[in-house]
Amino acid sequence: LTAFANKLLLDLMFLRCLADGRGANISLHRWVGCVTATQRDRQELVDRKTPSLVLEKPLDRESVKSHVLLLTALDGGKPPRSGNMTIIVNVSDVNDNPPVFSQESYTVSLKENSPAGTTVIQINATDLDEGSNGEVIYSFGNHMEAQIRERFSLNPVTGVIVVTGALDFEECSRYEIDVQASDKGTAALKTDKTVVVNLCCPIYRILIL
Ligand SMILES: [Ca+2]
Ligand SMILES: [Ca+2]
Ligand SMILES: [Ca+2]
Repeated sequence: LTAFANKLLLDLMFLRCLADGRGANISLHRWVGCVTATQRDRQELVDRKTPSLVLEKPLDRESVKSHVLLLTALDGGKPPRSGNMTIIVNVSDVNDNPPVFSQESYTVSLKENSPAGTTVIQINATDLDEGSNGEVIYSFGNHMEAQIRERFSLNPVTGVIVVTGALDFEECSRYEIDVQASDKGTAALKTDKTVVVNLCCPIYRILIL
């Protein structure tokens, strides 16, 4: 950009940045340093004879991954001569979204005495970020009771919860399983959820009662 500017002997007060067809005015105000900069900044740019592109609003990769700008340089001649160049700004990801579960709540009914290996439910969470920032793994909550950990297991990759221990209706008819979805970002973001499991009493015992 600097070499380009020097070659055309830019008059920086006439320097304009225009966005592509995505919406020229929005990008104009967002991006253009020399048009929207303060008077002091503008003078500094003139003195340096170097155009600068200044970010004036935060970027959100999840909204727009890439910004394409068309830079037009005009000289002060009569008539003015101009040159164009395209600037592509690719927005890299930061981990700013936690995993979001697909359901507000998970409640499932299960027969008591269901054998080990029985699938209880598959939980699912998604994360808008990119790469490891958006990869989700599942685990039990840190403070979950030991008796629940003995009776259920959770696949960290698939989110499938299966029975691993004896489920006796008379002993306990309702379990609240605390689960957590975490991304793999450097500063991992986590979301907690509770899966409620209601055990069903066999019909013949309900009739006896
Ligand atoms: Ca974002
Ligand atoms: Ca994330
Ligand atoms: Ca992000």
